Amino acid sequence: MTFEKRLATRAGEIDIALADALARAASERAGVPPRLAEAMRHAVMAGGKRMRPFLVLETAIMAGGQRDAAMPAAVALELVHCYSLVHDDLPAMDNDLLRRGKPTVWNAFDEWTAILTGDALLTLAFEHLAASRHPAVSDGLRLDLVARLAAAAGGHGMVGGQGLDLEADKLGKPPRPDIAHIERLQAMKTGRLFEVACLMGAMTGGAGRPEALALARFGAGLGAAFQLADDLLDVEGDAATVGKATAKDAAAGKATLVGMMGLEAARQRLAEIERGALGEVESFGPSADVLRETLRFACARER
Ligand code: GRG
Repeated sequence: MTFEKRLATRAGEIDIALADALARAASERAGVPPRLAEAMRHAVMAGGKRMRPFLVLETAIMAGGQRDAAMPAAVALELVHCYSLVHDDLPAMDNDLLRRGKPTVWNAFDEWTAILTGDALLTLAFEHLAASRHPAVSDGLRLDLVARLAAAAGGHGMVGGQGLDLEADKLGKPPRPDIAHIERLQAMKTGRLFEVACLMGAMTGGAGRPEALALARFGAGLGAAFQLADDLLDVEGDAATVGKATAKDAAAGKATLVGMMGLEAARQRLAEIERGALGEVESFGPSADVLRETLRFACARER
């Protein structure tokens, strides 16, 4: 099976689990108010690549676990990712009109609906994971997964990285961010969710601690590559293929690695990050081939 086919097949499985999680939430107790439920579906069921949940499932399977045991963590992670996109697109943050080729939630509905949609998706993520049951996932492991996901998503993870990014963009702090600053904030903003994807997969699959840590480092490298490829797409991609506006970073005077290093050096840096991540999974042999292909896909992506 080609990598693209494998990703598409898993995306189909993940979509079913996501739709089910949204439907269940909508039918709980008095139910989610219809406008909010529609906006949540708009945010989640809009054709994302499902890279992060894909990584959870594939890492779990390579570590010897079962897909269904890892699905609640995969769903929870994608819900966190979708919330972050809804809030990131808001006028107060990135002010984007288009996401995944469709109007962003605030553009299709309004700002307050988009804020509440993000809030509801974030909380649903933790409700879904905490309330899940599978014989291969003990209560202790599930609690650990909840804690790891919260740490990756919060103030010392993705939200913190977004905070540093906006501080640089909107307040000019620090006045001249250096490459190390940008790499650090990107590791938090984008890298932490990829890192926790591989870590949660490894934990669910029963990997030992050294293996789980190596897989988490692979995930962090994949996240760095993914982000740098995203910056390159902003410069080199076209909006119709990417599914959102491009050339935004330069127009906004945003400090990105591509802007600071230039295209050639950024491409070299991407290759260097790719080599580093591959090194983390070298000892896993052919069992890590899907992860290697995921990395290749992230580095060469067009959308
Ligand atoms: C609002 C707390 C908060 C955080 C926002 C993820 C994020 C943090 C901002 C998005 C900014 C951005 C464009 C980052 C580049 C990498 C990235 C996360 C791209 C979008 O993820 P994909 O390509 O999206 O996996 P799909 O649509 O495929 O799910």
